[in-house]
Amino acid sequence: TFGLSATASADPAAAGHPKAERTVTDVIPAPVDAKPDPRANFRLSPATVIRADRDGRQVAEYLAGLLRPATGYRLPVVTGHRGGGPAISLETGHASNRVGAEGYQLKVASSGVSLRANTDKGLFSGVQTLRQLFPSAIEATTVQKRSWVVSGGTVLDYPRFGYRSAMLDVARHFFTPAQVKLYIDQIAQYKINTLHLHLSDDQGWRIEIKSWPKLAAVGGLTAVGGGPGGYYTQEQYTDLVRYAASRHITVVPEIDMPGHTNAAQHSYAELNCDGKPIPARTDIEVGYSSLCINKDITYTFVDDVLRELAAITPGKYLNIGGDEAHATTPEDYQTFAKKVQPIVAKYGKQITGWHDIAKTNPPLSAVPQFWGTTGTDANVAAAAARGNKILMSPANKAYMDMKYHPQTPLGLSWAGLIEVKTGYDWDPATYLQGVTENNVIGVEAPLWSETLVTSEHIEFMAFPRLPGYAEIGWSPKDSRTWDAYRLRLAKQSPRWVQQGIDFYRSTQVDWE
Ligand code: TNX
Repeated sequence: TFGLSATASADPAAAGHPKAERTVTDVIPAPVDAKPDPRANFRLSPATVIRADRDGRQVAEYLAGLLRPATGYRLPVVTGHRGGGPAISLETGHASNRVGAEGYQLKVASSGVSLRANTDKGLFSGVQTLRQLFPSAIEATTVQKRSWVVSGGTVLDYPRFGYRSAMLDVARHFFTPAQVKLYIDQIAQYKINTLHLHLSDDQGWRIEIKSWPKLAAVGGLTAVGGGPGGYYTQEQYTDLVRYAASRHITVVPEIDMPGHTNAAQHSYAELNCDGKPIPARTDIEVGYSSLCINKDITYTFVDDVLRELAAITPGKYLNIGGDEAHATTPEDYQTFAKKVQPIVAKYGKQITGWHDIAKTNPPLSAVPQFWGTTGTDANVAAAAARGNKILMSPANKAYMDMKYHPQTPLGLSWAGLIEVKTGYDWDPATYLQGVTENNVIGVEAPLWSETLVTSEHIEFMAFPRLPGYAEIGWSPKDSRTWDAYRLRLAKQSPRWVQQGIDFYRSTQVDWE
């Protein structure tokens, strides 16, 4: 299906214009407004330059980095308006107010491409759209001898929600910095802007804490099923945060507590109420561990961990977990919350956590993350009524660790089976009683890793579902239908093949 783009189109309206593989309406997430114009297709040439103003320079370099491997063109990034010739121009500060901080305006004409935004973040979003207007072969890592026609037209675009997140559980199985960076690149192309890293759980502790060195040195040694484990040094974490930022993605680190803490309590016996050592756990039970709520050292531990984590986390949120604390009494859960919430504030951060925190009357700046499977939750609705924004990740819709069908070789099924359509066909502002558009901060697609060991496993569960969550978070509600989405989704698969993404070929989609 590639390689036809050099020939004239069969469409008489576009006669004499180079044919493009895609149109501006084929993009995921669906843009707010896209008008195709096949007469305006732009052909990238060895003479094309990428023009950028000062604020757009980094994004321009990123774009050049995307386009150079497959084209083999020089695509120099130039500043200012020097010289004529065909160009892709990136301009900040001259876009419509409508597009806000993350949106953009894109115009592809036969004479050149113009991308405008109010911020470099907006330019980055626009670049992800522009990228999908190229033939899929643009994703190849080696030079392809062919022509490169970008589909013509105009796009005006901005997100529905400002918080569009993916979670990776690096605790059940450890993923190396290189694996996390690969995932960052994969999610960035769908305009996901947040990466939630689940850094601790019963089976492993994954971040170096200098004041409690055994957390990583001991707690980092284990993983589900007896695997080798691992952890990030603070330097490696900082590098990951920086890499994510270069893809306009904010990292939200999670330390899960007061439950899901066996790895910490195995590393330091003094964290246990009786002070006695406990064995490591590598099974996948949940709900058996709890920090010792009535011991002072528990709060020294929490303070030290959150202080060190806050210091290396530029984003405004720290995720303090809070889920499935079945081994903590309800009274203790409240006591713990009251002691820990001010610690997060003391280090200049805001709280996110699983929606279980909604029952602790958290500060209004806290963001409970809904992970239930039914449309009613009185505590979450009450938090929304008080003014807390809710992050939506209903487990029977958004959990990418759920199997697609009973025979899916990876994943779990406690929240149900999630085929591609099920994952796409829901809306975050109508799923939960008492939580409507204005109560929703955004959408997250969590990927728990009890059954996932390799990057291929991550890819198989995240693709093709992840682009759907990205679209739910970005695109206007009224512009989304499954019937139209499945056709656009089908056109993504050649890109994934080029990128080496090992995706699940759902029979619900007629893949290209
Ligand atoms: C429940 S959902 C959990 C995790 C598991 C996950 C598996 C939630 C907040 N907690 O501990 O990994 O199910 O799907």
